[in-house]
Amino acid sequence: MKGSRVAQIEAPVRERDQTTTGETRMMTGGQALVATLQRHGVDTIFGLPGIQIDGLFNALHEARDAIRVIHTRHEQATAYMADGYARVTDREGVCLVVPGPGLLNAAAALATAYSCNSPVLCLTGQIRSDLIEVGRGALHEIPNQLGMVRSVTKHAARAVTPREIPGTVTEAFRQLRTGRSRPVEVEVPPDTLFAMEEVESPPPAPARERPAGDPDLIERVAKLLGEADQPVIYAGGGVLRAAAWEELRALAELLQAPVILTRNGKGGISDRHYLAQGQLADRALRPRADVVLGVGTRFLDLLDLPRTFASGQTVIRLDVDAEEIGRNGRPDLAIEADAKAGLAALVERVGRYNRRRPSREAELTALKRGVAALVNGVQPPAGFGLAIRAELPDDGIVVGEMTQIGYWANYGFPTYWPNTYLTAGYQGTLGFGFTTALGAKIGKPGTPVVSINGDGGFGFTLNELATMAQHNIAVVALVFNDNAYGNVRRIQDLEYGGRIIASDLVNPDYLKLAAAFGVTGRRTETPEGLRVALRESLKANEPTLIEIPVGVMPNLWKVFGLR
Ligand SMILES: Cc1ncc(C[n+]2csc(CCOP(=O)(O)OP(=O)(O)O)c2C)c(N)n1
Ligand SMILES: [Mg+2]
Repeated sequence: MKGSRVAQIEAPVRERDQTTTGETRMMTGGQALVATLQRHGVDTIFGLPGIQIDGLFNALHEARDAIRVIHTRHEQATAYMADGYARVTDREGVCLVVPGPGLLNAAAALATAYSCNSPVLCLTGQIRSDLIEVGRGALHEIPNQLGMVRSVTKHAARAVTPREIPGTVTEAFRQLRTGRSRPVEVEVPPDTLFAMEEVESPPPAPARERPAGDPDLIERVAKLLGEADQPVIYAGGGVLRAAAWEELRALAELLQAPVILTRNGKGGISDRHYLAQGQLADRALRPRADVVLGVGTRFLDLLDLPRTFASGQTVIRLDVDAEEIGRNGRPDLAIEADAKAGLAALVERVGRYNRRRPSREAELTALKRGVAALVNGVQPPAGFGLAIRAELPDDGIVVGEMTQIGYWANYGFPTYWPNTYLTAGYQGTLGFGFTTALGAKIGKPGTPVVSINGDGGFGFTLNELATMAQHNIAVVALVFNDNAYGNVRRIQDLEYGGRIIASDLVNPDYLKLAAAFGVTGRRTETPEGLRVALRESLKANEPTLIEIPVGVMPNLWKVFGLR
C-alpha cells in the first residue's frame, strides 16, 4: 500500500496557459475549461469524478503535468479542502463535483466558506443541456440547481457552449477577486464538455482589487482616531482575507489602541503583542472607549448580538461590503473599503491629528494576563490547548471545530501568525476540521498542520483518512474522544434534567482505525502525553491520528460568565 502512494505534496510546476488573449483554437468544452483555469494560475483541484464530468476529467488528464487532482471519498471534503487551501495561501481553492447529490454533498462546506469569506470556486456538472429543468428524472437531476447553490455562493453561472466557457470562468474569477471574497460556482453540462468548437481566450480576470475608500471619509476618520483619547479597534476575518495585518498593526501602534480580535480575526496581530487582545477583553475595554473602529468584522458580541455602545462613543466601521456595514446597527461613520487599502490610507493620514502617545504596554499586558488567567483556568481544555501551542511552531496551522477544545481555543489559543487559526465561522460545521486541515496542508506542505476534532465531528469525515493516506498528506488529526456529542449531552444533562437522547456514541478503536487506513495512530490521555505524541508526530511529518480519551468537560461559557 505504502509503495503505491503518490508523493502528491509537491505542487506541479505552475505552467500558465500560454494562449494569447484573443487567439482562437478548436477545443472541447473540457479543454476550454482547463485552459481557463490554467490562465488564472490554478494548479490544484480537489475533486470527485462521475459521468457528467468525465469530459472535464479527460481534459485534466491531458493537463496532468500542470494541474494536480486530489480526489476524495465524499464531496464535502473537496470543498472543505479547497477552503483550507485558499485560507492559507493567497490563491483561490478549486473543487470539482458531479451535479445534484455531489453538489448537495459539498454544500455544507460551501456554506462554511461563505460564512468565512473564503475564495472557493466550485466547478459542477449538470445533466444534459436539453434536459435541464425538464424534470424527466435524469441521473443526478435536481430542479433549479443554480438557485440552490446561489444561497451558499456569491455568484453562480452556467455555460452551455464551449465558446462561453472562458468568459463564464473568467467572470467567476473576477467575482472571487473583487469586493467580499466568497465562494462562486460554475456549472457545465456533459454535452458541452465534449462538444468541440472554436474558442477564443479572453484576458484573465485582473488580480485582487483594493478600493481604499472615500478620501474625505478617510480624512474624517483619521481625525477622529488621531484625536481620540481611548481608541479601540475590533478586527475580524476581513483583515486576514485582505492581508491587512501589517497595516492593522501600524495603525494600532500609532494610536496605542488595543485590537480585539474575533475568532476569525485571530492572528491579525500576533498574540505576543500587547495590543492584541482576545474577545474576553471586550468587557474591560469597551466601556472606556471613546472612538471605536471595526474592521472586516460583522461586529457581533460574544453572544452573537450586535455590539452596543453608549451615546457618547463614536463608532466607525470599515468594510469592503456595504451591506455588512449597515446590517447590525448604524455606525456614526462608515468607510466602504478593502481592509488593506483602507487601513493603509488611515495610517498615512492619522499622523496629522495624532499626538505622540506613551506606550500602553504595561496596562494592556496586565489586562491580557488577567484574561489569560481566567481562560487558562478552564481545565482540562486549557491544558490540552496549551500543549498543542507548546509543540507547534509559531507559523504552525491549527484548524478547530465545534468541540470542547475547539471552543476553548477560540478564546484561549495564542495565535502568532495570520491565517494559522482556521474556524468554521458562524456555520460551526462538524466535518470541517479534519478535511479543511488536509487542504491547508496541501497549500502549505512545509508547515505543520493540526486539526482539533471531537469524536462526533471526526465521524463526519473519517473516510478521508483514506485520502490522507493515498495522497500522503501529513496532517496530525487530534480526536478528543468523550464517546459523546459531548456539548449536546452536557446541555441535555444540565438544562433538560438529564434527559439524555441521541448524544452517546459508541466509537471505533481509533488505533485500529488508523492502522486499517495505513496512517500512524497514537493514543494519550494527558496534556504532557499529548506534547510527546505531537512532538513525535510533527517530527515524523506523516499522516497521523492521535486519540485523546477525555471525560466530561466543564461548561466554559459559564466560567466566562457568558451564559
Ligand atoms: C453539521 C453539524 N451538525 C450538527 C451540529 C450540532 N452539534 C454541535 S456540537 C455537536 C457535538 C459535537 O460532538 P464532538 O465532535 O464529539 O465534540 P464534543 O462536544 O464531544 O467535544 C453537535 C452534534 C453541528 N455543529 N454541525
Ligand atoms: Mg465528543
